[in-house]
Amino acid sequence: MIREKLGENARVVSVRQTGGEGLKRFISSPKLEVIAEVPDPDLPVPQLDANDSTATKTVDKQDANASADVAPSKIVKPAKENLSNSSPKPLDDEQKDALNILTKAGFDETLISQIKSWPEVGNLEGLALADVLRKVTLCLSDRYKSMPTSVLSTKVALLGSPGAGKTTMLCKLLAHEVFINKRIPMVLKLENGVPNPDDSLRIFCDVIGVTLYRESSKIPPASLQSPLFIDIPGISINNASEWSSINNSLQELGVNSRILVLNGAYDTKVLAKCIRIGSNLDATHLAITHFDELSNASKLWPLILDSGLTPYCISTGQNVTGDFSSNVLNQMIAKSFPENLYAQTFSSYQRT
Ligand SMILES: Nc1nc2c(ncn2[C@@H]2O[C@H](COP(=O)(O)OP(=O)(O)OP(=O)(O)O)[C@@H](O)[C@H]2O)c(=O)[nH]1
Ligand SMILES: [Mg+2]
Repeated sequence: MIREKLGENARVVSVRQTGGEGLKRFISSPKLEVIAEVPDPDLPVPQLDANDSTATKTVDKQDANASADVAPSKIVKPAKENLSNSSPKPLDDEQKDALNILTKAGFDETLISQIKSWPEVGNLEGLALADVLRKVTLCLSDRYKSMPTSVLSTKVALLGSPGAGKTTMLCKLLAHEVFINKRIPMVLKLENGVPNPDDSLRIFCDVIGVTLYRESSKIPPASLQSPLFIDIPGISINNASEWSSINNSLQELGVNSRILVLNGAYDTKVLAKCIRIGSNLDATHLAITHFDELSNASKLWPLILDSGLTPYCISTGQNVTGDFSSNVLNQMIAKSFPENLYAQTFSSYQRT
């Protein structure tokens, strides 16, 4: 379609779904943003350096932003290697250690030292970057898949530090329950003496037809078709007595599933402390918010793998009817390795 509109030399640079994402896709038709470029035939083909962001200025680009109600399957997404205009630099001596390259590319150092100690990884010394990337990805996936998992019960509480994104995550889960699972969830807002303003939650519940309770005595019995979700106020990770009071309330309510909500953008030491507190509160699952704020998610691997909690979902933005994924593994892999490294390794394969 782009070639029909822009001529034979046009090249698709990227395709992105801009509308109808997440649950919105049920109420609006999908829209695709297609960015294409048409090289100026009068200019010589430039020899570009993949790492030189100014290099693109030598090409007279014509960007075409076409939003169309087109079925996504009709648009062929460009392969990653085509996104780059040039071959990557060959590896120099200093870069021979592939793990070094990963560190320099922002891969978490704690994770790298852990990976080195995993027996299944074997000896990585002297391996090409592509082989190391493949091995590391496989090992991370295997370790992730071997973690014990548990399914959510009919009573689910969302725990976490103040502002972690608990209420936003709850709204996303509610929308998922209503629109995807076709269930009728209920919500209980706990306060336990700590103020828990509920304007946005109340309005959201009204909009999607979910009943919000403020007193536990009034809640009908929870069932698979009508699960109960509990919104908890933000309690500082240093306030042990408040947490124990919340724990008592959850025990009285018989809440077996407790999702620990972590703001993925926090420092790893703070996150590790949250996980320790979460474990003391019998947390069973893990949800990571603010994933969209991270440029590299590799620091989260050691926390996820060592937490003993079932990774449940990832929140990738503020949009309560979307921006949510239950495929934690895919999200983590996609945000762990810088895209240019993949492009570099792919090209090195092509050269050999
Ligand atoms: N960028 C981004 N912002 C988020 C995400 N999740 C939540 N937020 C924002 O983070 C802020 C706090 O979110 P809340 O859901 O109110 O957090 P909370 O844990 O319920 O807060 P307290 O109840 O005060 O403890 C809000 O401004 C949200 O819009 C996310 O995944 N990405
Ligand atoms: Mg809240």
